[in-house]
Amino acid sequence: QIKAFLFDLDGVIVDTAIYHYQAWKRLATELGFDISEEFNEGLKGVSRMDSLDLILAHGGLTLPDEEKAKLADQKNEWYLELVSRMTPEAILPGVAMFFSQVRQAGLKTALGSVSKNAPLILERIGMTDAFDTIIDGTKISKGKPDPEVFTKGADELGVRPDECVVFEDAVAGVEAGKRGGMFVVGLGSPDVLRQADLVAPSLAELTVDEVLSKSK
Ligand code: B16
Ligand code: MG
Repeated sequence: QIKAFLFDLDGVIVDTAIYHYQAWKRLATELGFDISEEFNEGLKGVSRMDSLDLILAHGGLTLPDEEKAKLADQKNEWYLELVSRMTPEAILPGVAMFFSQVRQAGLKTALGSVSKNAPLILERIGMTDAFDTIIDGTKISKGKPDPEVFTKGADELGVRPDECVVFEDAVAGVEAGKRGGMFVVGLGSPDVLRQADLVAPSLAELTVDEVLSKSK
């Protein structure tokens, strides 16, 4: 029986993925190359340093660790400029409705984000209290596709992996949920999120009842 829903943040609750992309693209441009939207798909759900490594490899660059730390800080500064302007209006369509159904169904909720900025974003959009527990980038040692962010969420809620449904928009996040032994709802395109157990364009096209009946 399903007892908890675990939600990714970027691309599920809010579209901060676009801000990450803009900030990384700006960094790549300064380094003398470009990153495409398609390349960006592979960065979704991936930690800050792992993303930087992928980008540098893409541009054919090898840099010392101190230099990489500076670049990651620079990207985060640009990213935070964009995040600081966020308001509750940034919450994606269907999220509020879905969460009221979640509460009505008596399900527990966790946030499972590898972003170190997740608490700040939740604060900006007024959704801190929507989660029984918040697992963010400061609480984990391995980013997605490692399942740690979700297994930790399940542990904190006191539920087993097979009692959880994960909601994810990223390839790495879907893989993390599957490796954690959970039912995974992919939000986006079925061509991209091939490993997901169920795919919908966004939370706006789903009801809690539908998810519960399909994850049985
Ligand atoms: P930060 P999620 C992930 O968040 C993003 O999808 C990914 O693009 C980002 O690099 C990562 O967080 C780290 O974020 O630099 O803010 O610590 O999808 O797991 O909510
Ligand atoms: Mg995401």
